[in-house]
Amino acid sequence: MCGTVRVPDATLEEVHQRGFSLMPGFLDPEELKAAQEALWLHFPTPEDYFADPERHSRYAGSQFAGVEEFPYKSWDLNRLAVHPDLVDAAERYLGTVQLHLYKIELWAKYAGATNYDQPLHRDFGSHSLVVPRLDHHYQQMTTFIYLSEVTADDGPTRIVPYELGAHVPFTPLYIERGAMADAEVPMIGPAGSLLIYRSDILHRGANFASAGRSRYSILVDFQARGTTWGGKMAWPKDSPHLWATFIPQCTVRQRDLFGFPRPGHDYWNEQTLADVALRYPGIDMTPYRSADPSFDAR
Ligand SMILES: O=C(O)CCC(=O)C(=O)O
Repeated sequence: MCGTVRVPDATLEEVHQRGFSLMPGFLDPEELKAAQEALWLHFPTPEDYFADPERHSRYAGSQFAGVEEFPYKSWDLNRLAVHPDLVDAAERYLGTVQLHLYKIELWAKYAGATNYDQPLHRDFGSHSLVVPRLDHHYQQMTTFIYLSEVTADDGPTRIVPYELGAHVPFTPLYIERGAMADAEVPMIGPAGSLLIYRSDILHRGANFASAGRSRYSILVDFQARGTTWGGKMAWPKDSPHLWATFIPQCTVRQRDLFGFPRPGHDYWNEQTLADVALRYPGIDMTPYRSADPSFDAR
């Protein structure tokens, strides 16, 4: 069960003002431990990896070779993406309960596999077809949940506080390496931390500073539903068998975050109710039998 601390208003205010905030202790110790154990269903442990990096040469392919797309093989990972306190923070930050969970990635990095250094950039470049608004309307809330400690040696994300980067034009999307090194703040924090930042904030991935280190995180990004120009993935794309396990485990509200048809939606009829029940063994279809279009998805 979730016993975490609700993301404080002050954290969200810092995201509004400074563009980012790092909150240690977002996950409770049990949630964190269960998620860490589930990582090894997808990735080699550090001991396995460093015993024979060549056997794990897939991680040398690119910085992003260690990114696994949603859903995962365990509820202990999947539940983090639909964590009630994260959803609550996104609702308060974006000022709406009409949310669209538009990106989830589980990312493993191993020192020496590749160079994880990146130029400074803003995530809107790959999360939106247009550009951020200067009045900060239509924001996207992007997050990292740390599943391992991120020390100065672990390539902490470098972020340029909003006020120091606001003068930098939105185009070009990438800034010359080193140009704002003095302004960069490293996002150092313990496992279980939540890093929230905006998609109009200059930041970059960085390389490990010492050998034998590894870093694991889950990235979960939200925008207001109906932001048709924003997004990153089409949920039905991958792994129907993992969706078949995940969907029945979710609440109606959690399914709603992915755009699943709401109770009362015109999509539902006797045929779709029956066939969706067959596709997702164990799902409780009762709420979708409700004809009330004002059903509260939460
Ligand atoms: O991994 C990180 O620390 C940051 C990655 C990043 O900014 C990106 O891939 O856009």
